[in-house]
Amino acid sequence: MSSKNKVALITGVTGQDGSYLSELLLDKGYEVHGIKRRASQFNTDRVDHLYHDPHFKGLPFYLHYGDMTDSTNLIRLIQETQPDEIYNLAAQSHVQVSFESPEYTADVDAMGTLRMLEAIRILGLEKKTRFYQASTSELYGKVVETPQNEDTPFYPRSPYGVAKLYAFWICKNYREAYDMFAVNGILFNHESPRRGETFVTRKITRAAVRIAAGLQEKTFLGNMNAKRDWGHAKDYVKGMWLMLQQDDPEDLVLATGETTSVRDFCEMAFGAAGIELEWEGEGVNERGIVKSVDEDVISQHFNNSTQLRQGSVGQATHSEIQTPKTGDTVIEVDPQYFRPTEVELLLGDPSRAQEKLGWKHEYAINDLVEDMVTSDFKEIQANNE
Ligand code: NDP
Ligand code: GDR
Repeated sequence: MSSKNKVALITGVTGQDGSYLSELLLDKGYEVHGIKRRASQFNTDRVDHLYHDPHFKGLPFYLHYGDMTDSTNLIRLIQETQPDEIYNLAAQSHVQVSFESPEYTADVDAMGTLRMLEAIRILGLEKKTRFYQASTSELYGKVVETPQNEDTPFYPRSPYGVAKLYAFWICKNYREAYDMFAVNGILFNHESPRRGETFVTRKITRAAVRIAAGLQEKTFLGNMNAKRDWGHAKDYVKGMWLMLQQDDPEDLVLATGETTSVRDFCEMAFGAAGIELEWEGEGVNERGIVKSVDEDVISQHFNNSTQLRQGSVGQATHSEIQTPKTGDTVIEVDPQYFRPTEVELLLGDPSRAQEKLGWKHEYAINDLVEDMVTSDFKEIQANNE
């Protein structure tokens, strides 16, 4: 069947990946259905353009209310939409939050996956509907070996990781038990301008930009030594789609094959925002200090920099917060962001995906940082207009 006639159902459509995947599938001619949660305020910012932008008018993009904790709702939506492909992206996806809400995380991330798979079976769609499970490098957890590949043993280190481990195995079990086309994409961290603001990369790029603009004095971070294999979400959603187009279902790793510490990511992001950093102290006393400020870089990011950087901007005024100067402390460590058990090092080996899918990341980490910083500058500007 050509992509043109296919129907996809995406859980987690309002999230970072759901929004990029929707764009990709619409571009390929799919009819796309997404499940959104009821919230007290609009939570569809990332996909609103698919509805409202006149260029997209008429796109076959539909949103349905639903929740991963509600089996009857999931069964009904799958029955109504009769999808050829399901992308199960919905999750309580924040690792630190999973320590605060472990039971809810298990309900959504583990049981939610079971509910989706069982719904397919109850409806007799095992042979029609292909299933993609958003699996994660958090399964590797404690470092056993690097780079991590499809054969590396799992050792999750958070309630989130453990819930996703259940989801991984139930997906594999349903594949083997019921001959379903169900695959786990074991994806390493992927970021973008649409990344949620409490994940570390976006927290850093937003802070760098706001500090450069004089809107914020400093930011507080946790483990500066953690290392992640960071790619761009746009590349990763292509890999998800490719995994469902294969002749045989196979669990595959998507990663860049490069790892970067939180500290180095800070240097890159602040650098892209015109602030050169140096470091003082260690552990909880570590601080990121301004070594120099490149006003030209900051100005280049703003069309109307003078206007923006004078007087009132958002809720802050220049009399309250100054633009950074050499010697200012802009990053401090706050132990509240330390995790009870941490994943220190992730570095993926994507060679099997490269061989089987022909997939390779296009964005290097520098491109990713540049994209995020540029977008955060634009966001400040837009909010100021
Ligand atoms: P986001 O946190 O940006 O998006 C999560 C989505 O799940 C949102 O649409 C959210 O809805 C939805 N959701 C949360 N709880 C429920 C629920 N109870 N019922 C229905 N929907 C719910 O995550 P990402 O886009 O970054 O990640 C997508 C998936 O991939 C997740 O499963 C994540 O765990 C996994 N993953 C992500 C990686 C990454 O680096 N980004 C790496 C590996 C795996 P709402 O908008 O209302 O909050
Ligand atoms: P992660 O992403 O836990 O890898 O999960 P996150 O960006 O939250 O943390 C990455 C690393 O940075 C350290 N860190 C901080 N993290 C946050 N959030 N805030 C801080 O202030 C901070 N300071 C340091 C963390 O300790 C950690 O080591 C993401 C999610 O998208 C998951 O859903 C996904 O499965 C994995 O990536 C792969």
